[in-house]
Amino acid sequence: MRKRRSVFAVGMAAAVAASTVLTGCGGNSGSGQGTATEAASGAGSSAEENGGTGNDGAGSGDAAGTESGDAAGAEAANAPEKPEKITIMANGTIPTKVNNRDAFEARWEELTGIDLEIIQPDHDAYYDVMGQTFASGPDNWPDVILMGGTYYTGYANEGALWDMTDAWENSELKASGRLNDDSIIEGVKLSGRLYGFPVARGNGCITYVKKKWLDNVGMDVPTNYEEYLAMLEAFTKGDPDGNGVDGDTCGVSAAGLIGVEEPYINYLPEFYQDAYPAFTQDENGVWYDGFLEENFRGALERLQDAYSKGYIDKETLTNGTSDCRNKFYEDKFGVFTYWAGTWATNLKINLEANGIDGELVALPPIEEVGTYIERTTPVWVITSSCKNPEGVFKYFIETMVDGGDMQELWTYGVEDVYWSTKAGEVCGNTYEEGEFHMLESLENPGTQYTRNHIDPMLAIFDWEGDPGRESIAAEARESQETFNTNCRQMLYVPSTEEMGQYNGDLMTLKKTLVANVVVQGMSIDDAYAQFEAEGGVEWSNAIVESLNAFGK
Ligand SMILES: [Ca+2]
Repeated sequence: MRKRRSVFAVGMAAAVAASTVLTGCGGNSGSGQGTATEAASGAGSSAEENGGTGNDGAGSGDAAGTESGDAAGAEAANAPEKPEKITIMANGTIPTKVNNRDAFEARWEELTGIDLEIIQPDHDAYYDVMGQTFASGPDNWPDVILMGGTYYTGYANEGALWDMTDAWENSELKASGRLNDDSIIEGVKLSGRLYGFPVARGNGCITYVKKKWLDNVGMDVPTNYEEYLAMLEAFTKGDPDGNGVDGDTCGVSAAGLIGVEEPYINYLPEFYQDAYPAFTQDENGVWYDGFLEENFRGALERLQDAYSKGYIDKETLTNGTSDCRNKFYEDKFGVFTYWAGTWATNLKINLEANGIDGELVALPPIEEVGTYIERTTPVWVITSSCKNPEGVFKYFIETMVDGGDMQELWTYGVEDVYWSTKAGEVCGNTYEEGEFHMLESLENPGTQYTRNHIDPMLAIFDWEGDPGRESIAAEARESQETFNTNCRQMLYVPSTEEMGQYNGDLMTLKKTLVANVVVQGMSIDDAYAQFEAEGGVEWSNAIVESLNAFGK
């Protein structure tokens, strides 16, 4: 790779950053990880616990039809050789041993006629094991690995990943026209080349507003910052919860003024707007630190002002996400920017469980925000030591989203093991004959599986025959669709040596100064003076320089 992709290549203004230091091993793995991680606490078993396995369907006789059938026909002359065996490394976003991974593997092999070997390190050790595997030499590399963004750019840059651009461009999958959002594939490209394949979106946070609160203060949904602030004022000074007491609620809360990980600003987008506290690129692909930009002062001013007026929860600095959720359920505040999709339903259910109106408006981004930020999605890579990468691409990656039996396996797992349409009762819920539902989790008895590796709402390949389509709640689908049509892709930020060396301290310093300005009322000039005095500018410049030199 010579240089970074231009954000305009995908038609989006981009802003994003990541770092090796701040990216926990859990944070970057698995499809739809954002929601999956969070969802674990809400909906019981998450994708991380019950994901599925890979697939590949071409080849074997009944083989889910579509892919294999075509392959055998028209393009037989060019068709890659079918592998006898494929070895993959994946994390807990495919089914784990305890969740009957054997059933998943058996079904995959049945559909493909290929022997599948799954290497599945413990969740917390995933990237350590991956690193050791790469270090042990190409002979030991699996054919396929699932990895998150920071690792993806690093290994691609080292030449460890097979360039699958041509395989994708000439694939039956692409020709099928079922890809529903080209920006996700484009977003994964590095210098225009594809070294990893996403099967689902990364998802992100959308702003939810309590409908009842809007009604109680006689307001419509805000469409710009002025209206947003007016809403926060009414929610803070008025009686939006209708308990007869003015001023015993507040407008908005969040887990931190700056989030713990990329994209950092996703819990308070209306205040940050176009400002970003970390590394991102300009339209020419040149890296810079958004914290040092003039527009970041604007974000600090907005945050300081709203905080001093009490619109922002005074405990925002120390809140965890569960603190925020609980306060939201207890009707203490009315605006909550949180994960799109499944979480719309979780929030509603939890509000209603507390006897509170659960109707939420999933807000299109206000004018000044423009787009929400979508996290980078994990990708399936093929290692450069793979003997038959074309075959692996065709039979493992392409089939995963074949719009047929294999996509079903990757989305919901094995029928009557992970899901069913048979009449019966599961975890206290009664289902009629023919009604799609997930079965009880082996790992977490008393809760139902939510899905396998691919979240159907985040899948980037359409699937006509999705048996679970009707089981998705309207509010979940609506919030996801609003997000999907109003988001921009986060950039992959390379893990340079300088990034690893300085960014931890740098981010800590930035967070301290933001807190000083917003919570303590420190002047913005003083904050920047302190930033420079404590080495922030120096660290920042060193990282920017390394990013702009990366891969050149
Ligand atoms: Ca009140």
